[in-house]
Amino acid sequence: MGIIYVTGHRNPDLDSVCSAYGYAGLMNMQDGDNTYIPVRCGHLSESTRSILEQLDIDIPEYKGDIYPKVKDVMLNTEHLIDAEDPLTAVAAIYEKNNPSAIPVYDKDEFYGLLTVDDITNWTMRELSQSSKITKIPKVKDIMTPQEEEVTSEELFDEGRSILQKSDKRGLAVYDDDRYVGFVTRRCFLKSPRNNVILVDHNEPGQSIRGIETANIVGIIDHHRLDAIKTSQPIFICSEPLGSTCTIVYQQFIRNNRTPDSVMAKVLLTGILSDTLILKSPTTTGEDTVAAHVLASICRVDLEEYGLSMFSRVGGLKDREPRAAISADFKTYSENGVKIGIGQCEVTTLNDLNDYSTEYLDALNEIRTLKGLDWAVLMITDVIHEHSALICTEHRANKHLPYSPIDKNIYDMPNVMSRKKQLLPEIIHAVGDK
Ligand SMILES: [Mn+2]
Repeated sequence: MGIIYVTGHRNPDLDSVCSAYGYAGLMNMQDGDNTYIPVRCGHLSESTRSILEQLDIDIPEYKGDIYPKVKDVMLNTEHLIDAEDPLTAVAAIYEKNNPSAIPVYDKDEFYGLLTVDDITNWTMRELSQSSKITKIPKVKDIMTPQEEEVTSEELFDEGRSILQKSDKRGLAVYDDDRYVGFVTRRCFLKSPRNNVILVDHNEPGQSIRGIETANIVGIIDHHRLDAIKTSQPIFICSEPLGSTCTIVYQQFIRNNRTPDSVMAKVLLTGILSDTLILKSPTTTGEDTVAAHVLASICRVDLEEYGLSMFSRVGGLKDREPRAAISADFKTYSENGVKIGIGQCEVTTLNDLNDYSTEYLDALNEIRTLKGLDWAVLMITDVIHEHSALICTEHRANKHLPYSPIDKNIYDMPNVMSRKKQLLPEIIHAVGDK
């Protein structure tokens, strides 16, 4: 049985987390041979967490990277040898296979690793003193103490180098001071690859750290395609819909499954979040149909539920500006200009004046920190379908087709989508000389 992680992108928004949860749930029903684990590779914003908490699900756990670890290759055998056993007890184990190390227990506690070198060294020492071995020692009497150990979370490469540097054939593996297994040189012959399905993204730069060492076994997405080359044919479902959760819903239908009420609410949450309650121009007929079907399964009023979700997001003036901008910030490179575009949703733009300076300062800090040429923040009022744009100083500002409200702040009536409406204008503006 294999483990397949299902992860969204590094800024885990609702579509990303909900589609990972939903697709893993579907695949666990479809494929009994593998276990699909939904994870998130970034930290949740407060509002995203509070919306997920009312869904009655186990929120996908944080997984910072997908690099192979010592735990992926460590060995585990049952309790075979006791420290008090005579060395002859080891013979039976050697008849079966030729382990270079065997874990030894003292009653139920792990005692240490007996290595083939311990046995050889003892035998040689005995033979050098007399030509016959007369006395059989206890296992513990010939074991040499082990100074090095590794932890199960240690990176594969790091574990290999610790073992290479030690003069031992095997090392005990610990997890929080608890013995969990052991590794021998054989474990490190080939680096394993973790299996992963990418949802709501496909670009390696937006993915979980270490993605280049993993096997990508599937992609479910609604963004432009810029994926890593794979060595095997994989399942890809990429459609220009408003939300990845809509694609996941369609996968349920395609596999003759109906999401239950909890799952329906999870998928609905992702759809309403990404499509700004079906008002964003990225919304397609398929998103609308999916959202209505899901709302009827989980018995919620679509509009009411959507508004209750966005009301949890709260006003921008109560939030820490840098965190609020970083929660959904995407970088692009166009015409040699490095651009960052953040988006925040609000339920009113009336208080824009109260926080715009603070947010512009934070935007400038993020621009410097990320080495960008130009950073902008789109603040979208999801109720009135209206946005404002705060921009750091750049020559492209004067090419934007929006009317200025204040210095470096622009009014964008009816603009809701970063991808579909703002991004083309931004690309156009940096292209204009
Ligand atoms: Mn999405």
